Amino acid sequence: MKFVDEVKITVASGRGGPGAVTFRRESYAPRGGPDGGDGGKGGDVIFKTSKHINSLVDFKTYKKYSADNGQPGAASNCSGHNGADMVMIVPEGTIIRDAETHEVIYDLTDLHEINFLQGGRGGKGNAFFKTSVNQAPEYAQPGEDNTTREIILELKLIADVGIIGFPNAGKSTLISRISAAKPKIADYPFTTLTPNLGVVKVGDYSNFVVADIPGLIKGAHLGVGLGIQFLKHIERTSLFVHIVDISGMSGRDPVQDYQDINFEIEKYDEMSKDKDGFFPLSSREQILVFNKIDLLSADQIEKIKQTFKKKFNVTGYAISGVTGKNINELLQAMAEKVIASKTGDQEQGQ
Ligand SMILES: Nc1nc2c(ncn2[C@@H]2O[C@H](COP(=O)(O)OP(=O)(O)OP(=O)(O)O)[C@@H](O)[C@H]2O)c(=O)[nH]1
Ligand SMILES: [Mg+2]
Repeated sequence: MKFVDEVKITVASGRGGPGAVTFRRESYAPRGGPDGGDGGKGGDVIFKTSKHINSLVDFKTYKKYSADNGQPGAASNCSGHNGADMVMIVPEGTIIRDAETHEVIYDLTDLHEINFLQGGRGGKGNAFFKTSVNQAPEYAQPGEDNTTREIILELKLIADVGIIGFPNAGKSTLISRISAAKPKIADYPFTTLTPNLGVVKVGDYSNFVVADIPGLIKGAHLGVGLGIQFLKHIERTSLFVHIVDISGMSGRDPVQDYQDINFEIEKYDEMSKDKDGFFPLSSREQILVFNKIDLLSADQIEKIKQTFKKKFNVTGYAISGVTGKNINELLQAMAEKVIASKTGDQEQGQ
């Protein structure tokens, strides 16, 4: 399955500034020669890739991105300022397509910077056109026109965080709270039948992608429930958020659920250990989340935390996906771990 993030936008370079038609006017030279300066160059549209962004969500607010026009030339042979470039920072792996033909113009997987549209050249001022036969040209060149292009930016999303847990644990509720994803949420198991991806924004710079996959149950590796095949969608995520419903509402035992999910993950590893690039899911870092705390008293929550600490030596975030309680703390922890794992990747790559 392929998740694609896509935006259609228009980009425009800047027009060149016109050259000026002016003549020197000094008290001793009332009919001075031409001194009109050249217009400035229009700004370019440049694409640069960054490792720190992994979605196109930032391009969904505006439809058009324009570089500045060059400034007109002025008297005394002053050139106009060049227009500022429009620098588009996009995730690595972004593909730029023509909006009409869908033809790939650039693939920014290996390219890290391209000058996509050149700004128009500035026009020459009248000083440039002075010749022996025409000492006082009354004309200057207009600035060169700009270029506009409608394009599609496309990015294959790769999840950074996978949400795992039993059916009904509240995985889809969580992703709908922290991202713009709007999966179906319902009070019965196996509501989610295909993975959902959501882009989470924390602060200005850290976007990351979270995947909500169908729930697992005991025996999933034997095909019980929907099976474990959806785990393949989170094989490349560095972090799991493991959600446990601790409300006891549906007669579930949180300790048993937690163990069952981890057991199924180990089974998945056993079954896939001969595959190329095998990297066991059971070795991935997990953030444990105790969900549905709105249905429990503080004492009950504390007791469950203690049990997990004693039995597995793990601590977790106690949250409510419905009321939003403690979700900010959880998000912060997710963002920090995702950033740390990406920095780790970069260092390994050097
Ligand atoms: N009281 C309460 N209910 C919750 C909370 N989080 C989720 N729920 C409810 O639990 C039910 C299941 O939530 P989902 O988000 O669909 O659970 P899921 O883990 O995605 O379930 P599957 O897609 O079936 O695997 C829904 O009725 C939710 O409203 C919570 O924090 N508190
Ligand atoms: Mg769901």
